[in-house]
Amino acid sequence: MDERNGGGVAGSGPRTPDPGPGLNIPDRVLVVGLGKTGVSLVKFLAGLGKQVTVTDVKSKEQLASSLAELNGTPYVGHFGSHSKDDFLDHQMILVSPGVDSNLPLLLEARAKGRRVIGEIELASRFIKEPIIAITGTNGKTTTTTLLGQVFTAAFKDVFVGGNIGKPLIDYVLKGQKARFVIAEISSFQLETIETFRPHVAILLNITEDHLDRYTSFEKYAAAKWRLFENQTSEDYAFLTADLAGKNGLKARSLCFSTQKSLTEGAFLDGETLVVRLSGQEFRYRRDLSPLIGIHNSENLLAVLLTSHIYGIDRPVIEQALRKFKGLPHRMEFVREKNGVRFYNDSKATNVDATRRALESITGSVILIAGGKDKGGSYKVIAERPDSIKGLVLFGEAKEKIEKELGASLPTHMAATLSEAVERAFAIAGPGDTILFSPMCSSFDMFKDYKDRGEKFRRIAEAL
Ligand code: UMA
Repeated sequence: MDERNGGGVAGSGPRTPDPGPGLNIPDRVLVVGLGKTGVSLVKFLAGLGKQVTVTDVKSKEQLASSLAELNGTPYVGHFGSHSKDDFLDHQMILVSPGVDSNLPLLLEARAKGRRVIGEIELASRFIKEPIIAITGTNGKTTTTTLLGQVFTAAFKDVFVGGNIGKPLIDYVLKGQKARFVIAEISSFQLETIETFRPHVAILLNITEDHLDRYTSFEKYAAAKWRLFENQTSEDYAFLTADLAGKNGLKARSLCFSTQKSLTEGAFLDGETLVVRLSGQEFRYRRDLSPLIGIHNSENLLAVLLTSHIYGIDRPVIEQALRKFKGLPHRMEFVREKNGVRFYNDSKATNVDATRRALESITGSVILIAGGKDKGGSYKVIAERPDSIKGLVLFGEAKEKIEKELGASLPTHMAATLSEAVERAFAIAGPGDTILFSPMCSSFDMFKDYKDRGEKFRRIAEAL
């Protein structure tokens, strides 16, 4: 379907017209995908005076909210499917992160000399301020948010965006001028970078995820490591000590660890978070932060390290740590009923996130899990069977999970989330925890993990 949106003044606010050397944006460009990223890309490119065509496999009706946001912006829309003509008719193609860079049409376009880049690459060409980028399988959003709060308290003008839900190009589109740009970056976004070079790059961890998109774990990990590829000796690379030494990094690299002490870097020493930098030592009580679990200790160490590199004062850091109570849908306490505590961890869309959630709970757990399978193995959950009193499964992946864990854990099947919660509550006794930590993505039955988490919260509250 050819949808022509005309007239009006495209985009909003002042724009920086200079993308730096090496990026000539042609007069006609193709944007693939019309979610949040696509909407911002269309606005930005149209604002530069480019003729923008946008294509999405969804129908015009399904894209109604995105289209409404583009009122007044000139573009041509091709919806319902992608066409080869679009991909070959344009010299530059801008892809949304949800679009697999191995999509056959993109492979063909690349083979025929078309330039394919993502929104992060485009945005970073226009951003002159230091970028602090955070990636990792789990903990990205928590770390990015907390870092954003510490930096905002210290420097005031800070932009926080990226995979966290606000496209990086919005910063350029709005003509914002911040002291720092803090960006959560996903492996999907790293697939289509060319020159993206964060001044500080943080890699929190890499465990199995997104194996429905990548043909192997190695390919997924390789995408994550691209965060460092354009850094130079003027930049910083911070990574968990478990991954140190695996790749030749050009940036100054420092580690954080919850397992061992370090002469330089950040580590957990009993109940104390310690930062050691150039002969100085800074110590913070772990319980300053209400975030529980060893995984959050890692996130806190990464935040402390980055904050001290920029010389942020200790009271500012301490206050931000104390204030940040965590994000919704990540080990979020819902309620207690008859001595049973309910936690909503709907954001746990991979097995490692659930493993970490389980580790942070003392006492017996009834785990509710299931959803859309992403191709990995669930077996690691059976490694600590003593703490799991029951496993209640629902959703598309329930049979696969049952096959892998059913022999080791007392497993129950449920047709709906409501039934799963009722089942779990029937099994639980005083002192137990009901943990909703699905290990899967939500797209089999819900709009997204937030929708799923909210439904869980409502069901648990109504019990
Ligand atoms: N589409 C196509 N063709 C395709 C594939 C998708 O047309 O082959 C279309 C879809 O029909 C849809 C649109 O592309 O209409 C969606 O694009 P998108 O999935 O890139 O979604 P956005 O709304 O642009 O959101 C993206 C990120 N989504 C993904 O990476 C899947 C958001 O991260 C991010 O917040 C946003 O850009 C702003 O940067 C979400 C996410 O789930 C939170 N990220 C994954 C994760 O954290 O695990 C990586």
